[in-house]
Amino acid sequence: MEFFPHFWYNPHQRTEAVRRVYLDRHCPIILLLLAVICGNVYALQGSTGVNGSNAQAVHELGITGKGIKIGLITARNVLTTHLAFEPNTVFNYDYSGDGIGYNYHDTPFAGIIKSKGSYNHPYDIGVAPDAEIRCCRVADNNDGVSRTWLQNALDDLMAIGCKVIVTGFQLPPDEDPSWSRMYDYYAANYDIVFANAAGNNYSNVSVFGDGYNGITTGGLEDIVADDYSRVGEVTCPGPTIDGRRKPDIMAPSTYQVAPGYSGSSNDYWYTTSGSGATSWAVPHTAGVAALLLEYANQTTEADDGRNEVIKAVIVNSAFPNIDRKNGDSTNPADPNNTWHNERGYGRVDVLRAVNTLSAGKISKDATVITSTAGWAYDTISPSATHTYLIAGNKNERLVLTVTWNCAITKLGPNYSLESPLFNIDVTVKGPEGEPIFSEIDDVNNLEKVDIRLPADGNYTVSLHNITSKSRSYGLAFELLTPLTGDFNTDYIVDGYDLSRIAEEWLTAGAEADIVPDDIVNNLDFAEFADNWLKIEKRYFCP
Ligand SMILES: [Ca+2]
Ligand SMILES: [Ca+2]
Ligand SMILES: [Ca+2]
Ligand SMILES: [Ca+2]
Repeated sequence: MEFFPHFWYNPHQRTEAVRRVYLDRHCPIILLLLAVICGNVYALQGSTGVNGSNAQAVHELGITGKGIKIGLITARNVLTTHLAFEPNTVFNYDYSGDGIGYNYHDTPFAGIIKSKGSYNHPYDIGVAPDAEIRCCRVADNNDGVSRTWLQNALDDLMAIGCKVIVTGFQLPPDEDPSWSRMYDYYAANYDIVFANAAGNNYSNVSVFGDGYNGITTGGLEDIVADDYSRVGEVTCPGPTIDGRRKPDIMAPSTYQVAPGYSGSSNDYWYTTSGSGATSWAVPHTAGVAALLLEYANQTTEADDGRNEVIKAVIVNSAFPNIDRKNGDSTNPADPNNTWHNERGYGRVDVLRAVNTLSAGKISKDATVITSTAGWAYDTISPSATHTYLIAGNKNERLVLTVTWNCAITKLGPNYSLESPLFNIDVTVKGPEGEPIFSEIDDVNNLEKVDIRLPADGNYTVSLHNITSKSRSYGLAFELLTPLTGDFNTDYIVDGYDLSRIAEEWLTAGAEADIVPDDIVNNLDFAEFADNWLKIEKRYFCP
């Protein structure tokens, strides 16, 4: 049996004095006072809030992961008796032969997904608190892991009905590709969402974050408490060592308070480090997938729970305005930066993803799509083209994602990628047939478009299968309304826009006729004043 070195995600434990005050579980009175003064002080609550993965807003819709089983692939197991876990909702298995075992890592790893809180941590609720967790230990006491153990665990998780798999360790970027191709195989053949971590401390995304068919997540830091807007210090940047666009998305990592393991207590709480390690981010993606799958299970639509559709809506709805590790902006309004090697497509936003999924399925061909969001799932024949006709308005942003699974061949514990790769090329044409987006990328199995529309009219999105293979794909789209009064489309209503009002005052107005009556006057100015200094957070860069 082959063994491979095992690398912890989170080797460096660091704390911060201010946070220690917040997290002092022996001072509930102080905590309450801080809660009144400061708002969020319970950091798992912060990481699932509006400037985190936005799961709380989805919990308020009654979606909490019920009926969804999440498989954990980990080096050890989860303290199932922790007070934050309801009885018989977290289950442990061992594939290493060394028995059920515990470490500091895997209980909080599960807890970020699954915590229901406790008497002294009532607000530290996980992303999908009513999901069920099946934790598979695949590393032995020497932290060696074999593909056979991993494969056995995956086979059992499939038999149990797990639809989401998340992994708590990484291997180096140049490790045997069969590791990640195994995940790609299960994703494609069993319709599974794989939440893979970008990994830590390498200069490229590590194994398993280089999987084609999973969703790769990097870690975010909250420089301002609970505002997860900067790429974490240790999180691996993209691309993959073979030049593909990973990570896909980012999720909160730092200073979360999650159920922990200390050796004896069933009431120990662990605070994640400030380094932005991806171990504390990727559980958000697993939880987000569980929330979306619970939603999909409740609808009459057959295909809204497909892994391609879930991936498309998650990537499409990511919040792109995330700063680099060094604090610089990633300028998300620039279509060249739709994907960025440090922040991927942006921070996961499960409310926006649920809204895209619940906006409904769209139809291809001649029907004009007049909704402002939606998704599709279809199978495209060899050399075929599918077109979607989307009605858009000038200065709206069209955000659209298409993804498919790569096909994998299995030979014992070895897995290999199809060659040549299946490929769809995406083009978008404007109302007059003018091209406004195109790509001939043939190595990535996900394409995202994020462009400002130049005019009112119907936009034609074409998906061209340039291969001789047939394949299913998932698509998600959203049209984002521009800010009223932002005449120069810099995503803020400010002095520049005011000067435009002045220039066009009492004329018919080229841009400033907000209330359209062919004169720029006090009616337009009143509308303008209502929007003064509003920003579009998703794209605004000061
Ligand atoms: Ca459904
Ligand atoms: Ca392509
Ligand atoms: Ca402006
Ligand atoms: Ca007017």
